[in-house]
Amino acid sequence: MRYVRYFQSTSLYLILVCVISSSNAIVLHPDSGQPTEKPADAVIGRWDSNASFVVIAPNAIITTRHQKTTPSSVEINNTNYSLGEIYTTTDNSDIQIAELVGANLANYVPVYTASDEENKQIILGGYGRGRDPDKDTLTGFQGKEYGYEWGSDNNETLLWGTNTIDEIGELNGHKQLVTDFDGPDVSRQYEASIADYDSGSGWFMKNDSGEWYLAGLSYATTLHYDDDGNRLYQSWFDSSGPGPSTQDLNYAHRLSDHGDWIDDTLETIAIPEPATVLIFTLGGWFALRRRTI
Ligand SMILES: [Ca+2]
Ligand SMILES: [Ca+2]
Repeated sequence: MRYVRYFQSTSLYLILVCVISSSNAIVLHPDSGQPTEKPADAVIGRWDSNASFVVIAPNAIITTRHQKTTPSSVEINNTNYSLGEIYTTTDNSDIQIAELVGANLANYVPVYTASDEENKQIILGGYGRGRDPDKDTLTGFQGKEYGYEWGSDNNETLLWGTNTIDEIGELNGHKQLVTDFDGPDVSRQYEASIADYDSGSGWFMKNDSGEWYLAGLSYATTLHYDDDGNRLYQSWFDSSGPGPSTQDLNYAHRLSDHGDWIDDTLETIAIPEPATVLIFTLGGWFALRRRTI
């Protein structure tokens, strides 16, 4: 039944890049602090001024396409890298891989390829809008807290939070990892939601050996409007009612569905060093010689 609800509610979900603007990042319950167990900050970058991306190889990044910007360079830890060739899927998915010309980055995270994401803990990292530090928590019926206003300035801040994959869903024809924004709780200290300009930011999981993998790219979150139909830039976490009562849902493109395309694309991007090519060539020649002797 929940799948049906998602499908019918498509128009109520915000695709996370609508206009060029700026912001801080990821909506968290705590005023300060973020999880310490996470991938290196340098695996997330800023795509132009309206999206995020993840580094998946020493010279390659992955992000969404719907932000529709194609910058000449992108930013990782305040350093700019020139964009080379951009690769898209043949089935018109909302994902793209871009080569970083001449880059040899030490920090990158491979893509998760198994299909057992459901119920797994994730870490989210991105440069999208965060909570407005000058606004109080939103309160409704009998003062009950239910949400946060988004900030409107500063898109230079990377933030990390946590959540759990509740289910595998679908939105606008794209397979999705789905999380809800649960209320504050000691067991979920850094429960997080996503916001504008988090498009292309990463949802990471650890495998049994403790290695990080990229499972999803942030795509959409729940939209809110006031009674006059004006857009509210808010994240809601309380669904107990009465009064404002919705638990926002977050969606990320499920990358395990694109594993083969990602592998093929990274193979295309990876150009062997000239010395390596030479060794292979000579090795092949000697092998041939040995066989013919
Ligand atoms: Ca949750
Ligand atoms: Ca929940």
